[in-house]
Amino acid sequence: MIAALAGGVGAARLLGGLVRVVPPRDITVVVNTGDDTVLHGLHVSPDLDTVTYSLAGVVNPETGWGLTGETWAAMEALERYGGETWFRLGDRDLATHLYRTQRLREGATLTAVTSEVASSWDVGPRLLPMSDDPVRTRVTLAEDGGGGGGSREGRSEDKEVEFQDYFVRRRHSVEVRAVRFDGAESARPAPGVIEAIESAATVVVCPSNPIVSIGPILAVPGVEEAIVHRRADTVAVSPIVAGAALKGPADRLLTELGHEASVVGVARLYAPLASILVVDEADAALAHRVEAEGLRCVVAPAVMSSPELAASLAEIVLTAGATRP
Ligand code: FO1
Repeated sequence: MIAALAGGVGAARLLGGLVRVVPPRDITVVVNTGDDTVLHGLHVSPDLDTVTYSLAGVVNPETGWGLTGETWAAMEALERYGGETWFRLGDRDLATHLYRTQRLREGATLTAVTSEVASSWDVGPRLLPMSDDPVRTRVTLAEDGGGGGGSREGRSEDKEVEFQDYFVRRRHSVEVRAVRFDGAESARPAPGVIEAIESAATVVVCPSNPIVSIGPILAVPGVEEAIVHRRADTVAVSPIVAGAALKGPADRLLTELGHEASVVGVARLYAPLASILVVDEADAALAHRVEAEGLRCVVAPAVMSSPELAASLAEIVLTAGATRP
């Protein structure tokens, strides 16, 4: 059994590699739901859907999220009414949110709905939301946040917005002062999360944003403790290569929140929970600084530009996890 902690696009790539090197049924993926949002009355779980669509081989290859070959008639129709269209929901993707929302309203848990959606797409690994309880990532922007509100949003005061408002509406191009996970303190891990971590041969922390993708999972009470307990068998993959995020704002967020935007900064964050950090060859010169943080540093080609490279990175991760120094 392998347990993996996952955000969206970067995680999905590594998971695509993992299913090529171990039987998919032997993998449990614990997915971030801090990005979840309600739009048009629909419950949207972006990271769960990105992982589902990617493992099903139907993700849009250009964006890394949403469905391939998608059409946008509903968004175009919504534009006519002046409805909210900054968060693009494709026509077929909408069906996922309609179904999820209806099932949740009927009283089904997010765990149950996630399993129904994943099995209808023939996804092999078990996908678990980190929690069935609502945990929402909220981002404090410096000053007015820049996003369309002009001076009325108040230049002198920080402004807290929901994650997708920061990430998509403001294209994560605004300075961040703080991040918090609303609801985390009273959330419980979803059924199976702690058991998966406890029983896994290797726990993999996927190359997702340490602050806003892995951070919410660790904020659910009991999860970080369970991983710390498995530190010797936990392998993290750096989402930062040569000081830059492969996708998204991880490098800027690290800097803005006082961390080093490098594999060394990632090592510092993960040192309490992982014993190994896999970094790209571009960062080979920093391996000794990673090791100075108390982790074993494995240098490997970590930019997954093809399914084959993702599979060989997955193999390296699992081999590292199974090898005692
Ligand atoms: N990301 C965007 O940059 N723009 C969008 O309009 C957008 C829509 C969207 C719809 C469904 C979905 O599952 C994901 C979507 N994403 C979009 C991606 C998402 O905001 C982020 O990738 C994650 O929340 C960060 O991991």
